[in-house]
Amino acid sequence: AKIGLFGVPFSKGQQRDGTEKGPGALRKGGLLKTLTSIGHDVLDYGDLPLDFSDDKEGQTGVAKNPKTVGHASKMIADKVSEVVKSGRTCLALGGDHSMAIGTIYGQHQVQPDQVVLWIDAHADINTPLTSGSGNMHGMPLSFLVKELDPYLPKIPGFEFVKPCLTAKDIAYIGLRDVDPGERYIIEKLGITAFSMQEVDKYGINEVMTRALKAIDPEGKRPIHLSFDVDSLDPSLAPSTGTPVLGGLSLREGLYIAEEVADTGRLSVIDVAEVNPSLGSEQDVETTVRNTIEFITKCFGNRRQGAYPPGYHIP
Ligand code: DIR
Ligand code: MN
Ligand code: MN
Ligand code: MN
Repeated sequence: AKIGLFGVPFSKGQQRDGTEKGPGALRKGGLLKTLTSIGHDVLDYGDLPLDFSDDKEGQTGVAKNPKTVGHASKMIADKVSEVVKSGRTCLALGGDHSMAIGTIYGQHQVQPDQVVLWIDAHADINTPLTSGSGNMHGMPLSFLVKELDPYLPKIPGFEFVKPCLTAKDIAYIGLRDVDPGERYIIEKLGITAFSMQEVDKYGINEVMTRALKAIDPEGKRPIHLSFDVDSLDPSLAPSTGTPVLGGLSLREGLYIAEEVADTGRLSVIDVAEVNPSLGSEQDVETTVRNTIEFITKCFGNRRQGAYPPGYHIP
């Protein structure tokens, strides 16, 4: 495939330093070489020159660093629009998950019929008013969902964002740490959500089939895959800011990636919450290795084996 990749060295959507080093760690782990070696045409747009200082003023009390996050979101959105417009599958390397405001909004400028598959331990749909933490990585979807617009206070930095998704355009997989306000929103709006309980009950095959069917019964729409590495079990992705026990196995994660790849409609991927400043060297290595595994599966590197275009028996 033709891939357009860029880094989102950003951490101001949450409190811990380190996610700004996520893109560097994935690059150092050999992501580009791996993608190229399996036959992809990879164009690297480099890392966005993001400001990640704290807001000097304009802390609203309900959302932390809104201007810094808003400014980053605008740059991220413009880059995603550019990459998608060029006809490449967009791979955005985060960075904390507040990046998804920009990636989804940016895709929407080019592909307004997008659907979103959100793979995460968390629902990331707190409004600034339901959030207990004020961390914007727990809020990205609330800025994008039309049904929540009446409940969203004016947050400086986000004047440019207009909600572009409806509740039925979204499906979650992997949830296991959902705040009360988020649970209420999911039920009230009828968002398709498969927590780890449903993964255990139905199995990952059934969950994937139902999730894809729910957001796009006809199988025609471009897919935005928002992958938070904390969806994986912490034993597989320990270097992340908010790990939650009891997550997806590597096989469940890879199955999700393979099935999304098989649709042929994957258009934008977020890779969020890799934090190389957390855990031991070994932890970082494990996190990076499994994240790269997931990404390669998104690009057709099936476990059954694969070969580059034009390959023949020597
Ligand atoms: C929590 C944690 N729901 C919050 N969210 C996280 O702060 O809103 N998202 N960790 O990835
Ligand atoms: Mn997240
Ligand atoms: Mn739309
Ligand atoms: Mn998460």
